[in-house]
Amino acid sequence: MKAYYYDNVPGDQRLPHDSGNTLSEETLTSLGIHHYYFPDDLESVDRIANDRKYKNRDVIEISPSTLPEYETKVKTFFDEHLHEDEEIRYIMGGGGYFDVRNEGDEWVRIRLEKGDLMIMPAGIYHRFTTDEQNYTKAMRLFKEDPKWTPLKRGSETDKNEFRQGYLQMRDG
Ligand code: KMT
Ligand code: NI
Repeated sequence: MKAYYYDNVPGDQRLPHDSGNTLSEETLTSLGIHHYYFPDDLESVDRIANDRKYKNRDVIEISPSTLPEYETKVKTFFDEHLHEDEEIRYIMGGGGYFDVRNEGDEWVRIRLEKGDLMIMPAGIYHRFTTDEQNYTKAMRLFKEDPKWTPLKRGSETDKNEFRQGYLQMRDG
């Protein structure tokens, strides 16, 4: 895992876009994001899932040969959105980037690779992309009744109760 400010330079979303300014894990925590590293250790993933009462999971392989309409899907994942539930992702192969908005509405890019597990809070604005290798294998964990329809950012999501709840948690 590596976190840094996105450089905002136009160009392929799958490039690193590394501004050179890194962020500490503490700063990520202040945004409500938790990161763990569990290489070859599904037991630890199970423990987190059990502790947080997650009942379901799936594994998605995001690559041109395994995901129909790959290019379209990758563009959709990169639309800024929020979910009304927290999002747990465990990277099982390849790599990818999650971009999240910080307090100043800047993009923070989080590089994840095999063994990285990330918990993102409900209501945080974010987006995802594969990297230049065009391959991410990820486990998606969700509660029994998942509310993770992506809600595209707009005036409606700004008023969303989960967005408001997130801001209260983040900004106290
Ligand atoms: C999301 O919320 O955009 C995703 O879950 C992306 C696919 S999982 C790496
Ligand atoms: Ni999402």
